[in-house]
Amino acid sequence: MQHILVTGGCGFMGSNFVRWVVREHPDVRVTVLDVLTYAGNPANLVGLPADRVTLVVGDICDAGLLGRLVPECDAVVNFAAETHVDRSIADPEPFLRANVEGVMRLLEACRAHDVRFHHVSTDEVYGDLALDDPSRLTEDSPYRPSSPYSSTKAAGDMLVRAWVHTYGVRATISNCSNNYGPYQHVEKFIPRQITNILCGERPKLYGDGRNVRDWIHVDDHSSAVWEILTRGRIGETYLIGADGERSNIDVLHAILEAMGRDADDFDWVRDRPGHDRRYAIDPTKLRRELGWRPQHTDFAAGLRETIAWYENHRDWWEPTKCATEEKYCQMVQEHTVMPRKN
Ligand code: NAD
Ligand code: TDX
Repeated sequence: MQHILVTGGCGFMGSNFVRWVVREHPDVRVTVLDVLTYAGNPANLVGLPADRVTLVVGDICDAGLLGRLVPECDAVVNFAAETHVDRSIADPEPFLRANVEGVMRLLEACRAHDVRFHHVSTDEVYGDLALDDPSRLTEDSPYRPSSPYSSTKAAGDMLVRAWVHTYGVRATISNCSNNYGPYQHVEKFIPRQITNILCGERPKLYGDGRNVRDWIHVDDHSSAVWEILTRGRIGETYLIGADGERSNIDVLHAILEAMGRDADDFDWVRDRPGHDRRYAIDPTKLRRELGWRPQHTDFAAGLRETIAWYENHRDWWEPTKCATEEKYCQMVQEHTVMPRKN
């Protein structure tokens, strides 16, 4: 791998991946293709060497553009997507375009030029597990997506499988659990609560707060994607997770404690419609086959570093904070504050 095309490289995970590659693999050049939706920010790439990272502003649905960019690189790593579940509930249409049509266009370009493709997907395609279910998701779990977001991601995954099977495209898929770390948009759970506190607003917890997410540091996601890209078996799916199951209320309490607030200094708000109860990843295949291990296994330490990053980068998130909170007010699950439970 000397030159890779990273789509969605101005978003949270894509930009962290570009930074990780630049740091860990000095011989690799990166072209970022990003259409710069509300979630894409060129500032996420600031400070990276111009001779190794080039930003092209454009759409993964633009076949002509892909026809020029794809043959110039050794591999495409697709992070580009519409990614926020709440937005998908309020307005599903953009999700169809980016997460389904976009994947098809990328597959067609990789097929035409015989270029290696890695598709970044989510654990949400497998639907949720019950809180008392002892099992975790594996590569063999059935697809059971439940939100407009996860159903479009599932459709994208199916296209990748079909293009491998039918046309012999050299592709792999990874399905990861919830990432946290720097450069995550303030609409997502952890940054929303941290920045609410920094703005003097109370954090907002959906439903009963017992929903469980399986947290992984974004640098561990980057290292896993690199292993799959360079050593994974073509046609295979790998689940990425770091044994990080935590309830939302536990994560919120950890944030409040780390930021010196009382444990009950937050609002319970109306639940997300169709809110998935629990995700949990069994990463055995990735560990056994590729020997991958997460490095950031201390969640409290990772959370403190993430809080410090948001404290020290107000200029990065403040310009989008008000619009994000206004968007929450307009969305389906508008955040009515519920009677206190704590
Ligand atoms: P993000 O919303 O922060 O970034 C998405 C990026 O894609 C943005 O820069 C946006 O401008 C770009 N984009 C959107 N549509 C595009 C298009 N048509 N053409 C070109 N660029 C486009 O997302 P993220 O959290 O970094 O997620 C990246 C990928 O990882 C997504 O595929 C998501 O489904 C997957 N994923 C995310 C998580 C998580 O916890 N955030 C977990 C598992 C999987
Ligand atoms: O204000 C909030 N309060 C709250 O209780 C927000 C924004 C979220 N939540 C809850 C909902 C979820 O149970 O926190 C949990 C995490 O919410 P999100 O950050 O919206 O993430 P999630 O819905 O789990 O989806 C994320 O992980 C999988 C990413 O956004 C997806 O892109 C990824 O595929």
